[in-house]
Amino acid sequence: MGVPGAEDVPAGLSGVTAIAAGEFYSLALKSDGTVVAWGFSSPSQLDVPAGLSGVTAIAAGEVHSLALKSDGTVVAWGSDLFGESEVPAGLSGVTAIAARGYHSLALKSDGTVVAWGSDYNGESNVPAGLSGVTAIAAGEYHSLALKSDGTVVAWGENSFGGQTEVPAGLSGVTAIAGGWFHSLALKSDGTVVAWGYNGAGETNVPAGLSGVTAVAGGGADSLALKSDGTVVVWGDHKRGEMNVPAGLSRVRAIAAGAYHILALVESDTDLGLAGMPANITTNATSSSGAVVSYTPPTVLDEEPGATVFCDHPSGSTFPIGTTTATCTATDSDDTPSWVSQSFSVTVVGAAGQTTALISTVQSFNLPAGFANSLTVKLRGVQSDLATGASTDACDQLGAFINEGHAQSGKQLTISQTSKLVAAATQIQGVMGC
Ligand SMILES: [Ca+2]
Ligand SMILES: [Ca+2]
Repeated sequence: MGVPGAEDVPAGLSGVTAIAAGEFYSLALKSDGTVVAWGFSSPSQLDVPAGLSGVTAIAAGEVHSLALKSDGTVVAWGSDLFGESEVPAGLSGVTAIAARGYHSLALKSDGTVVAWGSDYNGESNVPAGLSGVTAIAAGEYHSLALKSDGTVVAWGENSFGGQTEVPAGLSGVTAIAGGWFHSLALKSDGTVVAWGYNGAGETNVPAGLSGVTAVAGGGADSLALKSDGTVVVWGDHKRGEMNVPAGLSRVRAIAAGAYHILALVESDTDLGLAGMPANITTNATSSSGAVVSYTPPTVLDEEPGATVFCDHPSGSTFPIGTTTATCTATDSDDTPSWVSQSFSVTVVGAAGQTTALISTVQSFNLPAGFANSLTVKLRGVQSDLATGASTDACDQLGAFINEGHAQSGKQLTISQTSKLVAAATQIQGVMGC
């Protein structure tokens, strides 16, 4: 959008924990402590020093880059027209860094600020005695410091815009940012205050803006990140590159260059399945198994559009034995883009159903001789099935059914008869008798 490459995030870039926008290029800090750079190179701000690691924060100026290491030291590379890449010898104990234009800032653990690089506008001329600083920010030609009492101190270029004229009484500030010629402060109540040059409306904070958790200054633009993960931009929209992409959400950090905006978007990882069926056991009704119906799971996602598919749909025929059915929820904007869960469907064949029928007979507490007569036939079915003598098994089932009918209303109730006959008939069906 406008500038060659600054917004062209490298394909596959992930694991990013922080972002920084130079005027025409971008930096990303990865969770492994390494730095990735892309965009327009002039002259060498993209040339991340070989082996640079252990980085905990990054900053980008006009065309120079800074990295804060976990040992509290700072590494700089890129342009050095005004000494902006010449980290002061022995600088250590640094807890935060900032850069813009051609100057660099470092906040030390003792609450003091060190600046280097261009001082043409006084932007590197840290006010004498400045202490108690908890955050720093750099504008193009000015600098900002947030103090532990929630007030803001600014220095550097002021004749063009009044960007260092901190509004009287401003307090309760929790974060600061600088643009080309304007300044931004986030207050503890989630509102934003802006001051300085307003040629493009960059200090016209939208009425009612609240719930803000971070601010950033572009060239002639201002950005606010809201607690709901959305981004609000105001100021120069003439070029269109500052328009927030439709649907942008889950944003966790923002950064702005001259003509591009970066948003660090948290991976969408909540795709899931709800209501997975429990394992199912059922009797075969034919030699091909059984038609099994179940309530399919539903998809879990924070938005509509995800789909769910089960590889053995409800209402399909499951073969005798145990089948694993797998259901998969899919949505391309989630990471991973699909998740699966499985359940088992066990279809009991002729042998298993015969065993169950023996138990049924025994549960009826029939006269011993009659019960034995029925049971012997079913045991015969079992041994015939075991040896593959299916014709004999069919005959034994036929005899079982005949005996059941003969004793209906006698040694068996009508209800018992119909139960035994139905079960035996189903076994015959499974065997193809
Ligand atoms: Ca999701
Ligand atoms: Ca989704």
